[in-house]
Amino acid sequence: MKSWPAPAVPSVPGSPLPVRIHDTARGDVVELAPGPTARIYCCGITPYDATHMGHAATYVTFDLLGRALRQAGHEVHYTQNITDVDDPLLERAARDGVDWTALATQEIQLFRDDMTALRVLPPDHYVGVVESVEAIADQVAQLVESGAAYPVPVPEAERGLVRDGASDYYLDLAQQPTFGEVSGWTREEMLSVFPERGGDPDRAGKRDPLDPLLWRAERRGEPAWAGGIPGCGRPGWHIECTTIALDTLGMGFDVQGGGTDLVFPHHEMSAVQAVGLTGEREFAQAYLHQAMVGLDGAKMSKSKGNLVLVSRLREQGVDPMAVRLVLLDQHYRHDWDWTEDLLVRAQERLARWREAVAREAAPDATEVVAQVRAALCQDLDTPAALAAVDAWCDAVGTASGAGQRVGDAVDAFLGIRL
Ligand code: 5CA
Ligand code: ZN
Repeated sequence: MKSWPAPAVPSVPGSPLPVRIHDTARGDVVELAPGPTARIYCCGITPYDATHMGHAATYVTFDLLGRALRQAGHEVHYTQNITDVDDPLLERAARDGVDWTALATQEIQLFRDDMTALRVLPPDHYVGVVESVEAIADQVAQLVESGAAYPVPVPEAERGLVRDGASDYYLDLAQQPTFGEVSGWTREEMLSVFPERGGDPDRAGKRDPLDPLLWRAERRGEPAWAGGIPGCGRPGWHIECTTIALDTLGMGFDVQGGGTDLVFPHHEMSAVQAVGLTGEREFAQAYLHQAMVGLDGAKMSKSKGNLVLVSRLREQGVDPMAVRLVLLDQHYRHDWDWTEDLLVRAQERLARWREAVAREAAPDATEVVAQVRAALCQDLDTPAALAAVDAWCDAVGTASGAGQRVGDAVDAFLGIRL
């Protein structure tokens, strides 16, 4: 799929720094050790509604990771998927009486426009599920053939909707010793969120309530594709990210991520499926998770509808750089709620920064540029980076000639164009 135009990233003098981030799997801040090319994957949208601040926070966090890796001298290969066929999308299209592919196409374009406005670095591989169905079906077939996956007959109540003898396919977690290594969660913790995060613990015929769905047999009225061994149907959710990541980045890539709502089951299952397919131990070397953005105390989500939309703010004439500054004002590891006050504070800050970089008399940039770089590389500490620029602005007027350099550093490291 087409992604979106890349913003220019100015080059900034100074010594590269290694990048440290919090790895969910190890539960600690770790130094990344990519080769010359860093390979990163962020779970993309399910395109049934517009981009909200939670999505924006997640993709800005991955954008910052990309910027940090670039300043460290790496080339970055970045993959993002699009869940362009799944239950929530089909349900929304049915509710609104629209074609599901038209809904997806429209929301994907809106997302591209929002990401462009926020100056988010685009993925190198922007890959939809629909265009990957064949590759996904091949991997499901491999798991079936090796005995790692098993069929579960379609329930009695749905038999009228399927061809005779149709089965769904599940991964047999009992054969996967690495299961649990990404989240580190107990079985009780896993079971407590599984149903509300797309799981089906009560499905009759499963060997373990937590076994994830790999392939859903065609139901009449639902989209389906020839699947070879698993038969006509469509992919389960987690296997799409396993396949797209393995095909574009390969096993053992550097960072997998998304919002914290994906730690379990999505990232746990994506990883264990990849281990089952390749026999190698590590799907990703580290897992980066953006904490949840909320509104009035509840997680912002398309299903709840408590949304602050990037596109709506754009329509209202809000500068996207101010929206981006609201996101940078919060560290990615802490949950926070969107408020109007935060936006006002960001607008004031943006105006102040713009005025400061345009001044003829500005203090030397070397120290503040180094501080912004260091903050970015120290677990994407954007509040510290913003504080450093604020302090530099306080000193504007006492010395001369550095506005342009600070402007370039703010652009390259934080994606804010002044
Ligand atoms: N398509 C799947 C991932 S394969 C999905 O979760 N789609 S989504 O549209 O629901 O979310 C897109 C991304 O935004 C995911 O990485 C998700 O973890 C993140 N996200 C969703 N809601 C929030 C929120 N309130 N705060 C922070 N991140 C969020
Ligand atoms: Zn995913």
